[in-house]
Amino acid sequence: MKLSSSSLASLAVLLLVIQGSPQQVQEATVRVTEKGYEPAELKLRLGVPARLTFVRETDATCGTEVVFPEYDINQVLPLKERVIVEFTPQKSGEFGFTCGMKMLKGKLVVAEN
Ligand SMILES: [Cu+2]
Repeated sequence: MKLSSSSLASLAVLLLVIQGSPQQVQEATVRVTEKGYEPAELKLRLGVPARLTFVRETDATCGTEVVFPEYDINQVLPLKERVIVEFTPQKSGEFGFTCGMKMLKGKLVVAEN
């Protein structure tokens, strides 16, 4: 099969469009304060990469790390630094996240849309 130059040109344009389209990402910011996680509940869409930014604003709690057991994530949260946690929700339902000692509790609510 022989491709005409015009079909090659359309193919090139198509590839550019695919590569140029921004990847869909869902983002949220969670503050760790003296009250715990704010917000403590995050709604996420299934299958869409999630980028969660954690900022620990207090030294008064034990929230020095955040743990997502479902995703095998255990991330240290230095005081007043923005720390990004990324994963893609693979199952719908409710999944907890906690501090290292499970005293602070948050929840992911993953749904299909
Ligand atoms: Cu703790």
